[in-house]
Amino acid sequence: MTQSMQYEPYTVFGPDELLTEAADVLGLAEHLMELEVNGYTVIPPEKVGSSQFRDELEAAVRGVHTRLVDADPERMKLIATGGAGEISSYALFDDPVFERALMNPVVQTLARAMTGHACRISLVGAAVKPAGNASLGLHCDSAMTEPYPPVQQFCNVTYAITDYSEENGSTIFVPGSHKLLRQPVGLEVDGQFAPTRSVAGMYAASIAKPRSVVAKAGSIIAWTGTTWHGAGPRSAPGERVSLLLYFCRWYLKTQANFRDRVPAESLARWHDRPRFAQLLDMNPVWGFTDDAMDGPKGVIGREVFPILDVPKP
Ligand SMILES: O=C(O)CCC(=O)C(=O)O
Ligand SMILES: [Fe+2]
Repeated sequence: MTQSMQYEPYTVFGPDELLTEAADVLGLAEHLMELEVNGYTVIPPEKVGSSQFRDELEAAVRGVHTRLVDADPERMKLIATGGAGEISSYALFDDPVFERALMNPVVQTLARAMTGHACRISLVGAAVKPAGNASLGLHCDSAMTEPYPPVQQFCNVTYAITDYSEENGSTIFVPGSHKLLRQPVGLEVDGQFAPTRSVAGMYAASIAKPRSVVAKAGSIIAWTGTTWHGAGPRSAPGERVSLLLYFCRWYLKTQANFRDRVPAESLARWHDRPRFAQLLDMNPVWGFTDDAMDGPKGVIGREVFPILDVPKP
């Protein structure tokens, strides 16, 4: 343990030096501000990575999707009835380009600003949403008992690999809804907020209208775990392609069990970048070790690693 080592603090009060530096270098300061104000933001392709990287991502997501559809077409159709498209939730190890997408300093800055430097990857979803796909009602992604704490516990960083627009079945957001710290209920799920308002008349919260997000192919759309969002059906021909990265704070249980599935080659590729293993929760802080007071394990699990030592893809 060196003097310069830093640990994820329990007290969260805003961007620290590491986040501020990364945001300045990557042009993300305004986007971190939008996350605070609106609960979501769109990072344009030129800030995300090269067009070659976008092409590789699309090929990889389509590759995973085709393989799964060929293996079990009915299962993928069933998944699509959920409204978010035909998703594979174990894509991370299917192609090394997904690892680069996860370690992209732009993704890391956004995720760490919302869910802390030691946040874990909970789910990696490779999604293809065909025309006519079911719509997805408003909800927020936080998976814990309400009332939600005002400090974010979950966040979503999604690569919009193809163009997002209303006709293309894009994600729909309710600006400012992240401050309500609860799931939408009743008619709110359909974006009807007037009945909520009438409950308390002039004293009720005025909830903003849901908005379809517009994003160019290669963008990132990021939102907090308490931001109300859904998705419209795709009316245009073709498919919406995306890669969703869902993060949670270091002490929460992830949706996917990456730790027991990570291939040795993946860990070897990122051997010099220990943040990768931390993202996969390779050293869980509450580690079920025989020695419940295994100090080093807890400490490694909460170490703050650099952001800008990984190049933009
Ligand atoms: O498909 C979408 O646009 C949104 C999916 C969603 O709700 C999510 O990724 O959390
Ligand atoms: Fe969601």
